[in-house]
Amino acid sequence: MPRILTVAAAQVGPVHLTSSKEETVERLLALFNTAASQGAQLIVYPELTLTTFFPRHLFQNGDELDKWFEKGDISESPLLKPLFEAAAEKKVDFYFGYAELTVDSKHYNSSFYYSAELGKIISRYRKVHLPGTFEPFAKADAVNQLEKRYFLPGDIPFDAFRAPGLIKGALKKGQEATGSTIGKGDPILGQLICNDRRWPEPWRVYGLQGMELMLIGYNTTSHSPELWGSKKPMTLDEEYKEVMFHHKLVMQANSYGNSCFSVCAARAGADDGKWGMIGGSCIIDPQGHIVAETKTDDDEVVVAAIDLEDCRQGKEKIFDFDRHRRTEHYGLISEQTGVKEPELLE
Ligand code: CDV
Repeated sequence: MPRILTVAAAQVGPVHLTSSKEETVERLLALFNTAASQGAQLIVYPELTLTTFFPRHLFQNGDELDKWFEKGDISESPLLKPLFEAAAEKKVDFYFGYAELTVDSKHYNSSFYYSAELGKIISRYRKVHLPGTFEPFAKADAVNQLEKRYFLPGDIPFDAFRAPGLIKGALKKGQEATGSTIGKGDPILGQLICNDRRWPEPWRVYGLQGMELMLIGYNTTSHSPELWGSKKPMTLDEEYKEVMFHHKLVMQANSYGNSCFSVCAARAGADDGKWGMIGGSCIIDPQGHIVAETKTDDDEVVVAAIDLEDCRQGKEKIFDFDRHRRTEHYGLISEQTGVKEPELLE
């Protein structure tokens, strides 16, 4: 039975240090309307959607830092009210990344999933893999990534969740006839944020919950030799291509290895005319193929109708976890963090 839904990635182009959050929300609404007019039922926005990528700058703790964050429960934010209203009115779900400041003053790089069917946020996530450094790089003109300074690592498990109202005829609890219910219910979704996408572990944890559609927002700098550590000198163009290559590599490989679709949305382009970030927002199928992809580094939407039934091929054959995984050999994955090499030879 086909299980078709239409998904969109809403890529957001440059957002400057002086851009107001309100003007950015106007742009997000324009992207929302474009996606909704093309039939999107689910829209993915980027990581830290409301501001410039502030972790590249050094700020003092306190008000100077906190102005980049949304305080308290985001579902009550007056700033996002127009987006929640548009989603409720047009019956469109969305994933959204933002900087979260909790009521007890904790800072996280967070995302949420809003279900239009239920009229509320049904899943929250906080970025687990925080890249970069705590202290700025020594080189004065280096592009910094101070996420370890500004955010706590996420404390919410990689919990897959089902979103109602997206698939016609989805099997519900209590309706089970004879036979398996697997691959027949409401879509099973997962959320990650930016650097998380490079790590196979969270994909697998979601994969083990039958995740069919991964949602990811990102801000990926196209130029930061200090961060990427390449030994080979590169032109800006070569560096951009290399960063884009790795972005697509991990998205395609992890979608394939977990037999799921994925949608990822970039905060792209040159913030303040100089801090370049890649575009490459895309929709990927469970065989690892890109089915839709942005062409610019500006505000742009890509939309595709996907059939979650296509996840069954991988989940039942090559990546049938139940038949082929060998957990007795995977202990180190969760027991050990860093690398311990075998002893040197005599
Ligand atoms: N915002 C990010 O997490 N960015 C990282 C760094 C390494 C550029 C990324 O993985 O894309």
